[in-house]
Formats: sequence, C-alpha cells, structure tokens
Amino acid sequence: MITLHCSSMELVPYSSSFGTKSLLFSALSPPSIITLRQKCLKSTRKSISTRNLVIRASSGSSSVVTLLDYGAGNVRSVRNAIRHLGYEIEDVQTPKDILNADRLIFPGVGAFASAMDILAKTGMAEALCTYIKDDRPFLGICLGLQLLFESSEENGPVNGLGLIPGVVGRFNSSNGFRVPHIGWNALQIAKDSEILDDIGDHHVYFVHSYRAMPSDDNKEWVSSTCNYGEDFIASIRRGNVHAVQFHPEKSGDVGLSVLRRFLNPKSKGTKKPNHGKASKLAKRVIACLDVRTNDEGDLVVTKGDQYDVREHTKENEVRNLGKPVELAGQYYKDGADEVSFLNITGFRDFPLGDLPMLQVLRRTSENVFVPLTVGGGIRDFTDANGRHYSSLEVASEYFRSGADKISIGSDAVYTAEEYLKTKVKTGKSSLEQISRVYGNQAVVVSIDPRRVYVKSPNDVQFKTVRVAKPGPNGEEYAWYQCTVSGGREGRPIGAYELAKAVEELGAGEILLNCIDCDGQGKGFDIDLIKLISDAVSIPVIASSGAGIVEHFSEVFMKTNASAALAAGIFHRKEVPIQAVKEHLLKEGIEEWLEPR
Ligand code: 1PR
Repeated sequence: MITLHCSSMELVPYSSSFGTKSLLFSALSPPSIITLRQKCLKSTRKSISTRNLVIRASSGSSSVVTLLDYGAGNVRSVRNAIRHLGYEIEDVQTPKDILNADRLIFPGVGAFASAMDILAKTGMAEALCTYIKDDRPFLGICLGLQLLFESSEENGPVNGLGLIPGVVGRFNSSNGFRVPHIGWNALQIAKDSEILDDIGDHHVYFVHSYRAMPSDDNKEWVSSTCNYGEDFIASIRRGNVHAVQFHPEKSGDVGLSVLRRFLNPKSKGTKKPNHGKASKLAKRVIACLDVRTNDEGDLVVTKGDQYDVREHTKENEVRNLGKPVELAGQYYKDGADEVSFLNITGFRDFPLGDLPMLQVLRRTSENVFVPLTVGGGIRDFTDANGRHYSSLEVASEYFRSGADKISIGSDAVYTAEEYLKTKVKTGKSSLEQISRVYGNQAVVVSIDPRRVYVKSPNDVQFKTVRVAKPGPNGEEYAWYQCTVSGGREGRPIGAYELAKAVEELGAGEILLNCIDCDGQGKGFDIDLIKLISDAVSIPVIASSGAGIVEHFSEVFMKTNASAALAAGIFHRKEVPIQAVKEHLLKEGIEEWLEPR
C-alpha cells in the first residue's frame, strides 16, 4: 500500500476561490491511490451508466467553462485568460460538476502528491478518470498534464491518475541545464492536435522542474515535445482530451489562441507552418517596475540611481515615471517576456496593508498574459493589534492577487545568514515555507549587493572575483556584500555565499541586482553575474545597469544568465523592448524574433 506524503501544511488555507475551501477541508477519509486507480481502470471497462450520477449531454456551444481549482495555488491567470476570451467560469464544487461539465479546464498547481491527495479525498480523481475515459472536452495545464500519468518522482514515488503510461521525473541538472526549466521554448509538433494550430514557430512559456518523457507506450498520446537537454512531453491529445505542460495563460497571444481553440474548436486561426527546428530556451527580457507611494500618496513607478529614488531638487520628491498598471500593460504589448513589480518600501510597510499594491497586481493580471513577479515585504509580521501574519500569508495574498512568482529580498538574507551559521534547514523560513507550498519555481530571491574592493582574496572570508576594472586604489579584487532594507544596511554575507545558500533552501531563481550599477546605464556587472550564474544551477536574472541594446548581448555572451532585466531605459523610452529582441536576433543569441 502506498501512502501519500501530504501534510496539511501543504494545503493553502487562504484560498479565496469559491468553493475550494470546502473542497480542501471537508475531505473525508481518503481512498488509497491504489484503490483509486483500480476504480479508474474499472470505470473504463464499465459504461458510465453504472454510476448514479447524472451526466448532461455536451452542447458544445455554451459560453460556460468548468474550472477545477482545488485551491492549492494561483489559478487567477487562467481565470483571467478564460474571461478575456469571453467565457464564463463555473467552479467545480463536487465530483458531479466534473461529470456535468461541457468542457473542463484543470490548471494543476502545487506539488504532485498534495494535488493527488486532494483529488482522492474529494472524489474528484475518480470523476476525472471517468470524464477523460469518456472522451469529454478536457484541457489539463502543467501539473494538470502530469497527474494523468501513472506516477511521479516528485516527493515520491506517488501514484497519479494512471491514464497515460509513464513516470513523471525531474529534469537532470547535471548536464548543465538549469532546473527549474523556466522560460520560452518552441514545440516540436508530433501530430495534429488542433489546439496548437496557431503556434507555428512561436515560443510558449514553461515553468516546471518535473516532466513526462515520450515512449513507445505513450506515443499515441503525445502531440508535441519540447527539448530542454532531452525531449520531454509538451502536450498530449487523444480525441477531445488535451493537456499541455506549458502555460497557455502565460504565453501571450499565442497562448490565448491555444485556449481559444480548445474552448471553440471551430475557431479559425492563421495556421502557420512549424519549421520543426530544435530550439533552445530563449533568453528572457524582463521589464521591472519599482513601485512605491510618493509624497502625495499615489502609487507610482519610480526608478533610482544606485537605489536613491528621489529627485535632487529642493523638494526632494520621489521620481515619478508612470502608473504601474498602464506601464505593465504597455510592456506586455511591447513584447516583454515577463513583468516584475518590486514594492520597494515593502521592507518597512506591511504589504497586506498596502491594498493599492494588491489592486495593481489584480488589475495588471487581467490584461497581461506573461508571468508576473512581485516582491517587497515578504516576511513574518505582527501588526499593532498583535495579529501575526506569516510570510506564507503575505505570499499567498500576492499569489491570489495575480502573481506567478514572488521575490524575497531582505528576509532571504537573514535566512541565509542563519543557515550558514547553523547548517540546519529549519523549514520555517519564508523561503522554505513558500517554496514547499507553491514550488521552487514560484520563489525568486532578489539580491541587492554592493561591490567592496579588496587588495587580495585573503583580506575577506567571502568569495572574491578578480575585477575587470580595478578599484579606486588599484584594488584588483572585489566581493559583493549583500544588503537589506533597499540597500540601506550591509550584512556580513556575500552574494556568492547567499546565492548558494538560498538555492539549497529552495529558491527557484535569483534576481541579481547590483547597487553600484543600478540606474547608471553603463552595463551590467559582468564580474558579479558570471560569479553567481556559474555558482548555482537555478536560473539567474541579470539586473541593474542596462543602457543600450549591446549590454543585453554582452551579458548573455559573457555569462550564464538566463534573463536580463531593465527598468530605467524602458520607463524613459530610451530603448524599446523590441529593439533589444531584434538585437539579440542579429547577434545570434536568439533564433527568431517572435518568441511569442
Ligand atoms: O527586501 O523583500 O522587502 O524586497 C524589496 C525589493 O525592493 C528588493 O527586490 C529590492 O531589490 C527592491 N528595492 C528596494 N529598494 C529599492 C530602491 O531602488 N531604492 N529597488 C529597490 C531595486 C532594483 C532593480 C532595478 C534594476 C534595474 N531595484 O529592480 O529595477 O536595478 O534598474 P536599471 O535598469 O534602471 O539599472 P524586500
């Protein structure tokens, strides 16, 4: 008998989606997964009429989509995308709702074991098996694809729904490919799948550490693969049953077309040929919005010079570079691969009290269909009335408001310092808790280091680099001191030591700023970015200092950064995002212009 690893810790207790609370907490004693799979298999042999559940014939023309949201993470973006396409959403409350659906979308989120546990406890697993075996319109997304397989190695082995032969395993990072697989990649179409008809050579957005592999046993299901060090299953299709490993709701216009084709199979599109080129993971270009309240009380996008965001005038006002929702929407239209919001005063203001910021996120996610990251103030907090909020609660609110990833700054520094001192993973830090519940890929650690020159590597206990340009007194080495509270306080830990520690503690990505280069427009700190991107096997986002398009090609050619982020040049309209993309194409860093 296989037991499931599922602690109630892993269920997110703050789900605001209707009905999901009751799904999570009214669960009665669960059938074991083995029993469940036997039931699933049996149900394929028996006709659906053996059930005393009423099944509505599919009209196919309704504008209602049934959504299976079991409350373990953010499905707001899927909801937004469905609504954007003009459909209404009905949430699954009971297994019957699955069986009665005209078309069902299952955006699996969270970890495999806890998802299976919830599905089993609520009777949803059996209903799903029946629905899929009956060839009813189904679209699984990400974990919603993986759960269809026999089992997963994620915290396992853990049995899945057992509908498709194969085991879901982890990407192998030993061959130099960074895990999680985050970013835009092309598909190799294996067979006609209809919902992928508009994809052509466009890239779609992936974010996952586990994948299913194509084999002789499952080849009748596989409709496309993707290559990331190895070929893995990017989508499956059999009859009316579809599932995709990528996120159509985060893949811009082309992703929306995948959803549209599923929701309305008769919809016409511009069917583009797929050249079938093996494509590498695209280098991402990220637009970053540093957000704070100005002296008039308005939430504005600001941008500093070396973290000083005030104008050097008599009034000393906060620089105002625009409105967050409008700018984010513009960057999406301009082709940004991701958009990040940093609530830069979050370290002193409590983010859950910052309702306008949450509102910004909600409104942005209604129209921006690429990944959204939000950072600032993620830590435990006790308010004036003595009410304690855990960092997990803060992050959960960000996720519920539309974030796909959260970014932790100061709190990650304290956590890493403690971890390096004790060598003990307590499991209690914000980083560990949030990555356990939402997955590593949802947790970015933002590092704000400052360069400190030294004469010799022996002068400090931290990792140094030989710098390309010597320091003011001819120093040939530097270490990068981490700071907290928006660069206000230096801490006794280097960026190298921090990066390695947070990777061990469960961070899925690093946003690597540099206070010296921030807002200077003189290029990224190549020494720093090389140091960190060579030290870890999670993706590193290079940040701070972009001034011209050549800075982007330089950072991608000289370091192993997976993405480059910029703020000032985009806000001031000095360099359009499209110009960066065209330049990367010209330099051979990208294979074609339109990743999405
Ligand atoms: O410590 O968890 O509350 O998180 C606070 C977050 O806010 C951190 O991610 C920190 O980097 C950010 N932050 C705090 N103060 C400032 C500031 O500028 N005064 N912004 C700040 C940091 C860095 C980048 C910036 C790039 C690119 N901004 O995001 O956008 O440097 O700029 P450029 O292209 O114009 O050079 P916590």
